Amino acid sequence: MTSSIVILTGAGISAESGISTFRDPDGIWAKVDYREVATPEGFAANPARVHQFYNWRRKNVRTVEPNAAHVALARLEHAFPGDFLLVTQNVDSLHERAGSQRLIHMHGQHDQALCNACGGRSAWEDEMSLESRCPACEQTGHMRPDVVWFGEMPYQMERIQAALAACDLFVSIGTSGNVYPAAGFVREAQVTGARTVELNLEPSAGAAHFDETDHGPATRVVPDFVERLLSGRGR
Ligand code: BJW
Repeated sequence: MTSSIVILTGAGISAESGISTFRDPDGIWAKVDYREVATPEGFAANPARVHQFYNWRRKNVRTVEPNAAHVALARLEHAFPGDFLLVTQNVDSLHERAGSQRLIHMHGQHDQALCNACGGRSAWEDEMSLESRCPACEQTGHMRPDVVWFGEMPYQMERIQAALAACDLFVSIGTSGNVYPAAGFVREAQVTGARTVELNLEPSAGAAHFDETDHGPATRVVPDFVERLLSGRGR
């Protein structure tokens, strides 16, 4: 019987809601150089360009809705009697809008800003620019999107690693398995004997490490998996 679940999600779970993935042929990194917009060095070189990129994405996510996969994970969280943690690499808020609560945004959130001067975080819905003022320290010129760029430490790693060490089921959904440390979670969960499951459109870079895989669109494979698990047919 399963008593503790950790679920990792990536861009693929939000694809059918209309948010682009990163590494698919029509993904974001096919159109934009990640070094320019998703590294601290890119931000230092051209902050206006980075603000423009995230302003566009922040605006775009406001027009989309959670899909059946987000809803199924929220249902699982509320129906499952044991420990549950959802770790998302996504910076959109579709999981919480679907009803998820036990959730970590390991790569940050579009709707938050981080002040490089005081380290304060604040809710942020509007456009961000070099003129934006920090609500905490009231300085201008230091605001950045509260997202984790390449070379930066993802958030809440200690809490995530403790949950991985204690779980007996690890499920990876809609992620290509190209970005560490998230790509290594499957092996961390396996060390303590967890059953590992991949649900993705196609085999990911790490597919061989999983005990089970189901490949197809998230809006089909995730609700199917949740249904099997809650009915006892998926242990
Ligand atoms: C569907 C579907 C459907 C489609 N249904 N599925 C050289 C330079 C710089 C850094 C490094 C370097 N070498 C190594 C590094 C480290 C780096 C790294 O791993 N790089 C790799 C490229 C090798 N990692 C880091 O820098 C991380 N920090 C770090 O390691 O700190 C040190 C540390 C060490 C030990 C412990 C702890 C810390 C930070 C990584 C930050 C990633 N940031 C981004 C941007 C966030 C903000 C933003 O959104 O702009 O995060 S990059 C981007 O990739 C974003 C994503 O969260 C992340 C993962 O992408 P994801 O979700 O997997 O998307 P895709 O597009 O790759 O895959 C989508 C999948 O869905 C595909 O498989 C599709 O098939 C599938 N799919 N439609 C189901 N309908």
